Amino acid sequence: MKSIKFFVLFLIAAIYSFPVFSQTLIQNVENREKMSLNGRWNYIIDPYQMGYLDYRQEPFDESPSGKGGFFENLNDDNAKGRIEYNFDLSPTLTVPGDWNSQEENLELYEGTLWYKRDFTISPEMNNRYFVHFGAVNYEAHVYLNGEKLGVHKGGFTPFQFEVTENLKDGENFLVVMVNNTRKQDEVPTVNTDWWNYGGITRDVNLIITPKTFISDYKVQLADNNMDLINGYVQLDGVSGKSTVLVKIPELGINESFNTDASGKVNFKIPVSNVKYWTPTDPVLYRVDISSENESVRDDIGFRTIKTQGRNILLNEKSVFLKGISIHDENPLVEGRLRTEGDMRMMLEWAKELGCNFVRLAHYTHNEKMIRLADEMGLMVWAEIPVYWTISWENEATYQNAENQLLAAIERDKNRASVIIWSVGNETPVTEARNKFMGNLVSKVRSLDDTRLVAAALEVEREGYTVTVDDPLGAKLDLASFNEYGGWYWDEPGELSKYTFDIHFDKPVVITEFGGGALAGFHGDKNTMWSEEHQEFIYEEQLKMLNKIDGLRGMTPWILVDFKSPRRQHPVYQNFWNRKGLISETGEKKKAYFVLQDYYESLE
Ligand code: GCB
Repeated sequence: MKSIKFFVLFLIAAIYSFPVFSQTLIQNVENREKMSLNGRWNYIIDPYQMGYLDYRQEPFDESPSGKGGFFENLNDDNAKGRIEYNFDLSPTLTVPGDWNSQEENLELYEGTLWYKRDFTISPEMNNRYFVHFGAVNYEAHVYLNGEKLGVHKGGFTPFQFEVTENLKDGENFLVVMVNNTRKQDEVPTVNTDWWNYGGITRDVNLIITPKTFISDYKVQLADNNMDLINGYVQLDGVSGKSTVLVKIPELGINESFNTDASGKVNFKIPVSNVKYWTPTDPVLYRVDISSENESVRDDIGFRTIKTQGRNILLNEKSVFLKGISIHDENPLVEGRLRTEGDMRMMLEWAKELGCNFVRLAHYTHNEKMIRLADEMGLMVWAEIPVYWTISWENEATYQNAENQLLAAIERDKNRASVIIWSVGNETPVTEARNKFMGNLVSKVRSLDDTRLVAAALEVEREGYTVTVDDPLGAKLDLASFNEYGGWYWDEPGELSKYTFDIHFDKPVVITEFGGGALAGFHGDKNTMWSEEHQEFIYEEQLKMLNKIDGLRGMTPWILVDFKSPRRQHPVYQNFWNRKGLISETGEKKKAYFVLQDYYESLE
């Protein structure tokens, strides 16, 4: 009995010990030599996981023969009979793209779905190859030519597997089993106010590198030093010390460094005459990192960010964060944002609103979105899906949250636009939660001293006083919180009576306020769901917030209506959260213009 138990434990350990990353995430996938694996992938809906578990519910990929799973990609031509699936004859989905918005019968699907794609390649002896996924929601089991590469959990961060030894000359097939079932102990947990879009939602690439390659680097200004670049380069696959070159032609920088035997070098480069990155002048410098056999190009902005008392200083100058919250969701073509055009549209709407700042809620958004923010001049609040009632006591849940945070930092550390890492949203104060989130804050601080750390906290109310005294606030750089005066509590007309008692001498950023309105539905200012009512909320909120000493920014909820299973009103919602300033058809509601006027008045 004992040995069976041990065996089961061993099995469970084995499933989760598949490598999540074969090594450091490859920095700057965008500018690498690669073969895109986007496009149409065959898919099989598998609600009973019959392609993964045998009739005794044991995973096929752990059985001694490893036979029976869909990852083998058998069919009537390559196997003899009794094959009850066939990828090639199955329908296709577009990758990148969530499955919910592509097929009517998948709109509400939560479960397992298999993807398969063929590709042809002639691998070269001197190269290495990596399959890289921008994001898959939520759990992905990845197989190449029938062999398991590994498992990844977390729906919004990238991951990769080295496949140099697995590729065949000629035809190859990649199979991914994706499962988006919500679970209490996962991150996010079962309850969220957004659609649980499943599938391969971001780009898939086969990245091609030399045997020794530049896997990672950081080129950023040192902590609050405007005259010094502090960075590193990491080579992978080195056999001893080597030389790397860092060039920033427009700053006259051309420096070479020797790595240690592990391929890493930390460096400092003094700089002068830098045009610092700002939202009004988002200067990006061309940066070339080279090793003996490779060169990688990036475009990097240089800026500092810090707080001083109740001020936020960007490049040592006080800045007010004129922001808006955004979900990774396309109103016009339903579903997750798929292309750069989708992303640009969202950020252009924010610019037009007068924003210099966006809160990319409530999880890591696409790398392209962050690069666009760099290019278009929008500061970014980046967040991880530590949302509402996570399993605070569970060590594995913590590890998962931390992994997602690390992957986000690893991916976006060179982006000037990202000025704030948020470790979560509206989490209930308990000792376990304070510890969980406090550890995340310490983790960020140990890895990145060039950005602020925050979280969207909650408020308490008594009479007409709104109090902010969440103990986590002591560890954060901002007094940042959500409040829904005029919507979830009290009438908009009453908001002028409220004052704020904020227990932190820090810059105040209101991370959410707002109210729902159905675009095109009109009434007087007290008619629920009318554009006038939402407009009224915004007017009264802005008057109320303006009185806060130390108000240094806001990201009202939210730029565009978004889908949520929690929003059931059959007339006004139909599964749409209506707090957008813009409707799902791109129509601007009246409140949009209230906020626009306010931001203009701050100029
Ligand atoms: C919140 C949450 C956000 C919701 C929003 C709402 O406080 O942070 O995710 O969508 O309220 O609409 O209720």
